[in-house]
Amino acid sequence: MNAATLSGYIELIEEQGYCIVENAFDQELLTSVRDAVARLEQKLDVQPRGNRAEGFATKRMYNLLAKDRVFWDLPVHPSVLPFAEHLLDEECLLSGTTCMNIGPGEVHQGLHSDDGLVSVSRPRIPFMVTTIWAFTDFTAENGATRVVPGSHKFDHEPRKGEHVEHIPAEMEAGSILIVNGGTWHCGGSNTTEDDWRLGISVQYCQGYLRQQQNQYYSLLPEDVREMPERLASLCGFTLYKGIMGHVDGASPGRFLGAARADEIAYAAMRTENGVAES
Ligand SMILES: O=C(O)CCC(=O)C(=O)O
Ligand SMILES: [Fe+2]
Repeated sequence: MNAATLSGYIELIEEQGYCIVENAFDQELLTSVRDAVARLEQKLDVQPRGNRAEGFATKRMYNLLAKDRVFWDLPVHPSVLPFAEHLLDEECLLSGTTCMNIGPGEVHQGLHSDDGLVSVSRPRIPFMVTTIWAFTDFTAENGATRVVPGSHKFDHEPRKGEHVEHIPAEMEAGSILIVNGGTWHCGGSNTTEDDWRLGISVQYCQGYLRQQQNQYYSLLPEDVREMPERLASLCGFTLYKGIMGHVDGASPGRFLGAARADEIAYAAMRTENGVAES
């Protein structure tokens, strides 16, 4: 994505709290992800978890990077990563990867903002950025994500019983909805007979925040050693600002033996001869 296109989208996000990027990924990725989701749902016998947040007729899977390497292409994809790097910064982390296959009969999820657990007063900088990838068309009827335009500027999180207008982020398969972590939104109800809405959310957070899904325990050491360096750093296997996250002075990637993760904590503060400079 070139700089002018990105800045057009960023302007939209600043104004309304979200934007939709159309034709954001190709057919080949779309097909291979859909195939992987179908395979995994069957293999893992995924069933609705039965609560308002996760749904009563929705099949959800988390920690996708550990489930199939086809998902590795998503967090570093040029249609999404520049948004996270711009709205957070380049040391942002991957907070989670979630498959949300909304089935017929699902009810409205309930408005929330994804960074609502952060106890810093609003309005504020985004602590998260959520990208919701459409692997089927998203329609008002099949559960398209509902958004409240401008809500990233609101001074509170949604309150019980509060009524605000929300609109469906309708988009064709191959599009991606980019959401400021403070924007009120939710999965929509699916009033169709047989039309499943398949979305995958790839969420990023500030590099100093706890990730929503634990990447360290879900990924195998060989996954980390074999994944592209940028993806490993997004997952948290490099240090934040050269310091945070070390294991006895080594980056978590180095600790696991990932060849390129040779970072040492406080390296930037070393003096030439190991003696304090005054
Ligand atoms: O399924 C969707 O469209 C959105 C789900 C969502 O916002 C969430 O689970 O945090
Ligand atoms: Fe959400």
